[in-house]
Amino acid sequence: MATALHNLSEYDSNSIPDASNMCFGIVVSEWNPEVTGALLDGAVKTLEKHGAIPENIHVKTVPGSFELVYGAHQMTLNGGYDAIIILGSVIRGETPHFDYICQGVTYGISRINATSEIPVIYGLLTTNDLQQAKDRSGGRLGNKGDECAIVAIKMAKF
Ligand code: DLZ
Repeated sequence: MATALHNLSEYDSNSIPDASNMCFGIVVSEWNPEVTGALLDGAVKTLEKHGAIPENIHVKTVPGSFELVYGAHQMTLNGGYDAIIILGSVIRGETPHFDYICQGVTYGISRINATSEIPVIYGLLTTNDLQQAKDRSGGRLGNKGDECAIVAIKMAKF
């Protein structure tokens, strides 16, 4: 979790396995595109920084975060991936919709991880406002996309 003490983009580069032989799927939500575009940018750049070749990074978009579960599930069925990353941004509104979407995605991704052979990495920002999301997608608290890329490489090696 990003806190004032933890920058999402900080890690020990030397401890990350080489990703040059790995294949990654990324499912990204179109909702709050300013945020999810920055998450995607961070994830792709970090995967490539650790050796992943662009042809082995497959990106698919879905309309909103709730659809991330379906997208990730389809990618696990297609096979061929060493790890899958989901990227989304849910921002709290005036109704409980926020809670339902967050719970649905969290439960859905957890379920895929418990039943599929391919690890799915959870890159869902759940914030009270847009500024908090910007802070965590390339702003003052780093980029959750970078963090997800590192986790994906580690889990692919697991
Ligand atoms: C409907 C909705 C709302 C209110 N807010 C968000 C949000 O902040 N972030 C997001 O990714 N998606 C949101 N959505 C869309 C839902 O995720 C979903 O796409 C629709 O409910 C259709 O299934």
